[in-house]
Amino acid sequence: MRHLLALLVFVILLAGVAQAQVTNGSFAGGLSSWGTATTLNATLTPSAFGSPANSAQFSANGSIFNTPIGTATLTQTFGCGSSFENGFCMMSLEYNFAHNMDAAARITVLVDGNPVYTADHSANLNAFVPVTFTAGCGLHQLAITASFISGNALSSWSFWVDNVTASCQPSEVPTEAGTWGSIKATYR
Ligand SMILES: [Ca+2]
Repeated sequence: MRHLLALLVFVILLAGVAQAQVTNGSFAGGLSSWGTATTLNATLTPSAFGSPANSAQFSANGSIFNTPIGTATLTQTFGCGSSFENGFCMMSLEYNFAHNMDAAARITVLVDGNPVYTADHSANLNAFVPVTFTAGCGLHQLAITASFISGNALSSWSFWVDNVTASCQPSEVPTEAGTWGSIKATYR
């Protein structure tokens, strides 16, 4: 009985890991469940602005002493389905950008340390931009980094990231209804 219980707990834990997805990808819970790291003048804070609301804001402001330099990085490790599944982990996010006084900055998205998206911005975006990328199903680390390119002591820049999602999509085509009909026919 004890072995059976242990096995049951193990199976439930395994199922829990397999089903885990990106947590708080809407940022309704601020930056909870996300790891954050910043260098120099850069900051990473929860924002009420989003798509439609609440996001992670990556920023740097200039000052009389310095340009808006630095890097802000947001990370989360999550299970996207099971590594035993044949399929693709479909991931997506949305971001926006705004700047003042000629600042330019770069956003980079990395999966397991490999860049899957990068874009440089030096003009305000007027809407959130969707980005999609894929990896195999299983455990992944997602990192979103914003970094300074150029600017002056009076300039500033911000990226807002929202709606981070991941879903394991099986690559095998489901068995057609006709096949099921033929199976039923065989056993009739
Ligand atoms: Ca949101």
